Amino acid sequence: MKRILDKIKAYDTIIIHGHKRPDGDCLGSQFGLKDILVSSFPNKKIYVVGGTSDYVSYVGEVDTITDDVYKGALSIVVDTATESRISEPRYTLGEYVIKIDHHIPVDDYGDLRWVDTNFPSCAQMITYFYYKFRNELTLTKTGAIALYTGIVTDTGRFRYRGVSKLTHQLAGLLIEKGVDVEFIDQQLSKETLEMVALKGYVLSNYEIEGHFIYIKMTRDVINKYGVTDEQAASVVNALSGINGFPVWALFIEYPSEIRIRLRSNGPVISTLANQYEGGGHAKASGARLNSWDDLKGFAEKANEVATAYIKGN
Ligand SMILES: [Mn+2]
Repeated sequence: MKRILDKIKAYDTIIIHGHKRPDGDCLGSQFGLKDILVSSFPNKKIYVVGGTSDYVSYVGEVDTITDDVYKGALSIVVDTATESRISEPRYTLGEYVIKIDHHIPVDDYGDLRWVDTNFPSCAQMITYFYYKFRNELTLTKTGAIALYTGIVTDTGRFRYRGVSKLTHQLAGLLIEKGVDVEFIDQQLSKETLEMVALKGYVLSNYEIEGHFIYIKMTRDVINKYGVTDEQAASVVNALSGINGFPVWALFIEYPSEIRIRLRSNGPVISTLANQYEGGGHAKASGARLNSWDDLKGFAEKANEVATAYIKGN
């Protein structure tokens, strides 16, 4: 962490990257870090690049920059384990690359890496970074809102394993900076009629392979319910916690691939995700299929993992 701070001090231009189809933790980490750097080093040029998300659009607006901005710049990539998933391929145009992440490492990209899977969110890492160097760094309410958003979204609002005393202490620090807990909860709890209808669809059209339960989110369904891809993918949680189904997933169809959101409340599923060009966390991973033809094989393997877990307990 000290080496990261030294690198930050050494560069005049810093460009903060995340992953494709960014979530609350990704954008929360990006904009939280941006706020720390902007307020601590007002003479530096700090940019956030990559995708956006309507869900957490209140955390900040991404910048559009030209190639020359990368000249002699420091690239920081947050919340991204896989090099090909980095939101902006130009990150390598920077002079030096730092990776800050809490996922199980897939690619060892970057010149300097801070990876710690004990953190339940990347935003908690950024908050911890601020806390550690609070004598030389500044964090405003804007950054605190972004970081708090990252912490609550990646922990399912403080419900998942990995949430610790430190998580709450750092969340408390952010509240001290002015975070309105109720405002953030309202932002994240906004529900549309389309989403309610889509959840109804998921709950009546799931499929089962032994102890594995899943939903196929085809383009037809997404179009019929009039939701964004991000919204469609988020309903994976509708299949969580069903007795007898410790592993569940949502398969979402894209033009050239099927992306999988794989979840578990027992067995480790990241190893299965690794076999399908994915990874992430022990109990929450992403992966991909080339086409629907590969679904059966994947479902059978997921069932093996789920069944082995049930038998072992
Ligand atoms: Mn994350």
